[in-house]
Amino acid sequence: MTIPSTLGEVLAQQGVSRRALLKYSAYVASILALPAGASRVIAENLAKARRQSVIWLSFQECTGCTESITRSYSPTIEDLIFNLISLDYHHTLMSVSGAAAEHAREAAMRENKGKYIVVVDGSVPVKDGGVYSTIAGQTNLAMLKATAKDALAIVSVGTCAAFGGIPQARPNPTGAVAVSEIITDKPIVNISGCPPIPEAMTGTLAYLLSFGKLPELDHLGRPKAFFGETIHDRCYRRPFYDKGLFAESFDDEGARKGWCLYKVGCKGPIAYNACATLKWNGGTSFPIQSGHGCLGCSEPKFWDQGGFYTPLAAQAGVSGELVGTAAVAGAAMGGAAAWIARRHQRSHLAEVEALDRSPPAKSKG
Ligand code: FSX
Repeated sequence: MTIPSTLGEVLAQQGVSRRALLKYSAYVASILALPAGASRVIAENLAKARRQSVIWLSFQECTGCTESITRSYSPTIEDLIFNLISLDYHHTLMSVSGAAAEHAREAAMRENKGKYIVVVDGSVPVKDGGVYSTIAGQTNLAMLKATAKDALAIVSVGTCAAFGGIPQARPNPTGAVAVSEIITDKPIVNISGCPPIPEAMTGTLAYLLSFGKLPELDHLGRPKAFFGETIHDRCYRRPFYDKGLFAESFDDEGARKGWCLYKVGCKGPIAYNACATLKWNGGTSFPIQSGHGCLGCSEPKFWDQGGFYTPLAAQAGVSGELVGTAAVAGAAMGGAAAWIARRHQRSHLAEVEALDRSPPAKSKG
């Protein structure tokens, strides 16, 4: 058997058809809201690409980010992602451990110098020389610096890696910091959320593989495709907010009628993420749909800011009027861009549906 050198060959050898790759590419183009034609470019680029080496480092975290990515429900996305990348190091998912695991990381770094991607979940403790979290006798701080040195790019997944997250919450006993506070000379993309939406992680990785660069980022280094709008912008309860209809407690008439959760502490107006559109568990639901306000977990310092059940208007430094104005301004500014993005998404999803309806190509063999 010949050793495949491109992803196209890897996928063919594993029985993944071109049709499946096209469908996958249309799906990726759709969640990233890329313009028409992008799905073909993604499919062509992926077919030509080499299998990407990925080194995944887990520091101070709860493993929620890994749990999330392994529960990706999108059509065949999990299989494809694990076919497209060579996950050379990941504590939780790799079969080897101890010295063998560290040798695998070092070998991947040596063999793919300047080309491998480092994914980090978890924050980095820096207090007292970083002694509060070590792997194989190395502090997280030392391992991050050594591994990032020859990386192509860094993907910080989860709010812990992106912004410090829960380990950084007051009083921050370990001196936890975000990856970007340590590594300053490499391209870094932050995919925040505690945990992040699986498709935001896999979609960003697919973009990196397809185009060899990071997608367009917001001022906090997050892909605009997933973090360009607030939860409030796209919340299905938004019409109640606009009419001034609010639940005042979790068991009142307003809660039963599904009214806006702003007054029971929902942070949707200041939380940028795609939960209201992509949702969770294969598009089944998201917290607000289950009757609980958004905690704003994709934002820096979400744990320390004012209390999960304290209305934004009652929090220090945030006035209700301001939230209202910001929401209206945000909706107006984001409206046109969001309309174009949704049109792109519809066209890619139509492409996926057409592929589903068309009969599969006959095998030549
Ligand atoms: Fe943090 Fe992720 Fe929250 Fe947990 O790896 S973003 S605590 S879901 O696990 O890092």
